[in-house]
Amino acid sequence: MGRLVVVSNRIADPRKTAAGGLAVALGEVLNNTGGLWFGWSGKVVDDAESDDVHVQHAGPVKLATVDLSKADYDEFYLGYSNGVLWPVFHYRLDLADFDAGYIAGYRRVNQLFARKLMPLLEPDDVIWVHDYHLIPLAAELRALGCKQRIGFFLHIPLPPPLLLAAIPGHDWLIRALFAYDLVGFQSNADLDHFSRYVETEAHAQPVEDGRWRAFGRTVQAGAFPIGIDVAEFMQLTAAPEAVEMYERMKDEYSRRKLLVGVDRLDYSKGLPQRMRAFREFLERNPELRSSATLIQIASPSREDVSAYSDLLHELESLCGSINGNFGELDWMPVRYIHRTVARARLPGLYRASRVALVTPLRDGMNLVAKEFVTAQDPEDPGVLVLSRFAGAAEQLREALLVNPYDREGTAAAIGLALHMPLEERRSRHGAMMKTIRRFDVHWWCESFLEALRQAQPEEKGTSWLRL
Ligand code: ADQ
Repeated sequence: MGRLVVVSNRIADPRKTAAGGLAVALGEVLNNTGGLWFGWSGKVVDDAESDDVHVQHAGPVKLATVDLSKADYDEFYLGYSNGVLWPVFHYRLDLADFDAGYIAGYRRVNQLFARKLMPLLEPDDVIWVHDYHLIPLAAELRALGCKQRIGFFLHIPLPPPLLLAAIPGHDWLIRALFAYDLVGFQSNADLDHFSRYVETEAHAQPVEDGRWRAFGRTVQAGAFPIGIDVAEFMQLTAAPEAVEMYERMKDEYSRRKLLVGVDRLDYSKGLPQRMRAFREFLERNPELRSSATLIQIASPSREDVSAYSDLLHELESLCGSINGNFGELDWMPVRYIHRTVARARLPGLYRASRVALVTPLRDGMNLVAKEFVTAQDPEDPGVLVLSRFAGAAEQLREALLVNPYDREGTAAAIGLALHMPLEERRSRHGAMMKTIRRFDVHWWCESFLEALRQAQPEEKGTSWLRL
């Protein structure tokens, strides 16, 4: 294979633990091919300064970044990416802000990325573009004459056609996907939404082997559920920081069962619904009060998007009222932590917990679910309570699957999880581990890149795009 070029909104130094399994996995392929990782530096600068490409080297991997201007940040990042695409793709039309100005900023930054990336490309590069910030990037690259193979992976869900159709300019957005050679989704449900959208809205024809023809172009589409780096996460679980965390937790909560939730503070993660279900559980099971504690870590995320501050207040008030109503002098039912916890300590917390509550209202995949299962002691594993609306639910059928909108049902599942006999916990854990190992992040990387290599490229001119 030629050199791999990864493009994503944010980049990470793959040599650092904090970067996470995805960066490690991509870093591995990038290392093997002496690749390039291109993205936003995370810096917002004055217009005049924003034009340079910053290049760093992480071993054989080249990391290239550009800065954004304040207008780009407001319109591309806050406005279109996180104010339109993130809510709508997570089925939250009510939270979308369809300000007409945002789409121009979105397109402008995609053009900037294309313009800055083009001179760095080599003829037999294979380009892999990630996520919703960069949907039109291939179209912009093609407009500049880029002929290389380009694949796209969407990390978040793709909603059903009628929800997508609520986005002004949705036809442009989906048409832009046809500039790729391969488009990958997290789940079969997302792939099904894509197929139904292109059939109904773009009158596309299915061609053999998951290929779709529309706008006079053909694109290959498939589901590639992302996994974790199991070996890396197991090493992290056995490392001193995680072991120390595990021992501290076991000691502190020796008389109680721990439930854990670990999320970014985001409305897609169903945090208020989870708290209400936990409250319902406490109400219904007075005899179990004071024997279970929920630790909820909700790390700060996108605090400059307004929907997030409402969520923060709602969550704080719910946790406060649960503790106020049910707490005792020596026990508080909820420990809510609104801070980032170091990645190296998380496996210790997972392993010390009897139950994980992973109950998003919608999630592309949700890697916390897979990390929790991986961190367990197979002889005495904890139980995963998982939303049926997380991409992970297509794979982890042995979790206790719940509808996070159903408060009573979720409360009942919490009770079941806390009382599940050892044998059943072991058998569910064993089955989930098998899937998690088989479809790990290396499988994900290799199968996507293999499909991209196999995709039949065609001359992708640009006049059809009408961008
Ligand atoms: P996220 O929405 O960020 O990712 P998720 O998959 O749960 O969600 O987490 C990604 C990584 O962040 C995991 O390694 C996890 O451990 C870490 N993480 C999450 N919350 C944390 C916290 N509070 N403190 C420390 N670390 C935390 C998006 C999509 C998901 C998809 C991923 C990968 O929204 O659906 O699974 O990309 O494709």
